[in-house]
Amino acid sequence: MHMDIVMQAVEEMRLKDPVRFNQLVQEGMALELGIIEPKSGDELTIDRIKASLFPENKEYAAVSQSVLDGKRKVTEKLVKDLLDAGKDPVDVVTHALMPGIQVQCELYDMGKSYVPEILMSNDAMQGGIRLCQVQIGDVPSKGNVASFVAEGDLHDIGKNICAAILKANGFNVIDIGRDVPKEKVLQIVKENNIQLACGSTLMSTTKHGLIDTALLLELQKTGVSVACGGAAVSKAFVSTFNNAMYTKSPLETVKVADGVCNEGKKWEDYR
Ligand code: B12
Repeated sequence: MHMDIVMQAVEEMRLKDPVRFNQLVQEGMALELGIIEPKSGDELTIDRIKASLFPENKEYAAVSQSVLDGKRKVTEKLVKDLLDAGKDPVDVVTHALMPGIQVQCELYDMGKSYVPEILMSNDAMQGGIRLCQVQIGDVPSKGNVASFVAEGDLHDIGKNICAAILKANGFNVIDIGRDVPKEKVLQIVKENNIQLACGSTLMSTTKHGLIDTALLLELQKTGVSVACGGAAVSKAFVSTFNNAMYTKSPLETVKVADGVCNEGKKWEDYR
């Protein structure tokens, strides 16, 4: 890169974030003077991923870090402090707890962390989510929603976040779990007066489970459609079959659930 472009970027950074700028200058000097050891490639990767996903707010970032470290007790303590200080529980789930697991998952994907770390981070995040849900308490139900992960797929971290955010927004959520056959979804829908099913999958090999479920619910005239999400799902994919709508994020699912349960909207309205 040309030196003048580098200098311009440095100047922009100094103006935008003087604290971080000073910190980097000091770190650079300390490195040159041999006061600190240079970071390994792994440490640099973690820093880069954290910089792109962690929140700027320091208190929120501390929660994300404790989730990343898999420390449930620390996470619970920090979340409790935030809630006691009046922070919105949904905001805490979305912007403090979630970035921690997202960083861990990125590291796992790159072969820089392993299954035990994922499970510990998930456990720490669940501890924090539980406290947020307690804080929200019993609110009049905005509607009955079921959530599930498609048959053959065991990835449930995103689905759990989505279910927690729906609950936090006042929906009664029946979480059917992961690796769920379409017949099971149909049964739960019929038995529980469900108005919307939220299905997800992270693997291309299990995407058809969402199609099968949406079509079975339509064939059986349940009047219930499927909000489809998860990393393997796209708007283009969902537009290839009936009785389903694509929702990109848990917060978008909340909007769709509101539309379906309280405004009489149908899947066609979201296509
Ligand atoms: C963690 C993880 C695992 C964990 C899962 C633990 C668990 N309890 O979930 C373990 C180690 C068990 C695992 C196993 C496997 N995994 Co895996 N795994 C991942 C990883 C690293 C992260 C997924 C994750 O949880 N992300 C964090 C959450 C928060 O993100 P998310 O799920 O995308 O959810 C967000 C959105 O998608 C959305 N969302 C999610 N759900 C829903 C639902 C609705 C309704 C809505 C609206 C939105 C929504 O909102 C969430 C928040 O923003 C991904 C790679 C990656 N970086 O994504 C691979 C990945 C998903 N795994 C993969 C594979 C192949 C496997 C295995 C087959 C590996 C193997 N050979 O053993 C097995 C599968 C076993 C099975 N039958 O399911 C592949 C899938 C490839 C593909 N496209 O088909 C991936 C992409 C890795 C890769 N690059 O190849 N995995």
